[in-house]
Amino acid sequence: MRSFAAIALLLAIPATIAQNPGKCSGMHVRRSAHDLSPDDWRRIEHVISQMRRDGHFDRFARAHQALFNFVHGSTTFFPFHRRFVQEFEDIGRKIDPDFAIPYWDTTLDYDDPASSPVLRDGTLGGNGQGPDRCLPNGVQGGWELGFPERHCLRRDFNNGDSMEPWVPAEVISSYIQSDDNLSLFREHIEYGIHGAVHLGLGGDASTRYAPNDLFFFMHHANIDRLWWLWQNNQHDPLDYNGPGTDGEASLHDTIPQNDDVDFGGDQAGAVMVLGYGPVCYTYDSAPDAPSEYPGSNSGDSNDPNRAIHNNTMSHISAFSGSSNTHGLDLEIARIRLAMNSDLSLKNYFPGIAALDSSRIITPVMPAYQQGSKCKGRPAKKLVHPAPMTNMWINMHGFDPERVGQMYDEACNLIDRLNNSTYVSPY
Ligand SMILES: [Cu+2]
Repeated sequence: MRSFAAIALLLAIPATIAQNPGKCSGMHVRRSAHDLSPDDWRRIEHVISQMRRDGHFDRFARAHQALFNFVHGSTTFFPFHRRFVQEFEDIGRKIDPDFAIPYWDTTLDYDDPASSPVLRDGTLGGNGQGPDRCLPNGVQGGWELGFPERHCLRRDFNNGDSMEPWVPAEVISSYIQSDDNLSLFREHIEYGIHGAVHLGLGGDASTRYAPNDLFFFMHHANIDRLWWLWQNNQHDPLDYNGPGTDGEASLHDTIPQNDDVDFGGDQAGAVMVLGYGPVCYTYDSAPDAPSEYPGSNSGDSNDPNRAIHNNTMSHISAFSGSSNTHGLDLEIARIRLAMNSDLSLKNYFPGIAALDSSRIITPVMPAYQQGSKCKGRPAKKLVHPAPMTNMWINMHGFDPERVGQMYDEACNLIDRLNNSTYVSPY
């Protein structure tokens, strides 16, 4: 019966419905920047040094600046940056076939970003120095770049030698589970974690030509991972709504591109599902590519087949913004427990609220510790993220009220969690 209905439907669909992007023949895995060895970083340094000599950093910085107003403040933000990072990665792979952009899970460093292992001498380097705030160390230490004019790569942390806090994993987990359309999720991510990290690093990182700093690609790989987690939590991973490049967003929108960074005319619909079309990668801490393109048999977004059915990783791995899979079970168990005393948390974490209790792994406390005041690492309160600056809001043309609303929401959730029994495992 089912296959008969599918055939009837296929005949009825007009030829204007675009074909699904084809399945990738080869895939690679993007790893967490926190897990890379000194040797991994040396290989990255080798690739990017060659890319700089070939002028690619100048091209990507120039393209990002030229396209800036089209690819921020609209839903285009997601497909553009997904395609942009992938293009950079593909060029790197011509130099080293194993090259993959690591993602920087910035929630792991959110309360004291400057102490991140990703910002050390052998990694991305630390703060800039001297009157020009030139970056002295790391894989781009001492670099000169050509766009917008000849200058040293600059870093200028937004709180002297430290940085204002970013966004905790729990807030991201809530967006992943509760935002029921992509437009809202984009606002939460773009006005929150995305901006906070750019602003924290400062220097080139907080300009329109931020791709000069390698951090850009690692940060956007992480933003892309969060979008993929969100897609895996939705009944329709192809959901694409809100403002687009020109009017209402559509999967037929051409992803903004130019002569500097040319995507061959790819449309947003080409990059929606990892493992299909040009996006031949997955993440080590996120669900794998689905074995079939979602809803291949149907153009109907209410079709339950549109959801990503993933067998290779349990669905709960997509509930958290954190890549720390050991913390994940604790995050889930503790939020579920906190829901007993604060019912409103169910709205923030509907995925966890709906979980069958057999899926919740409660860590067993040794008998001697029960009732003891000694609980191991003292519980830390979650801290509020730094707000977006006026400079940043104006540069993007964001609606300041909307940004403020998102900010207050994030702080409210943090206060709720801090006032509940919840203790962050991260
Ligand atoms: Cu951007």
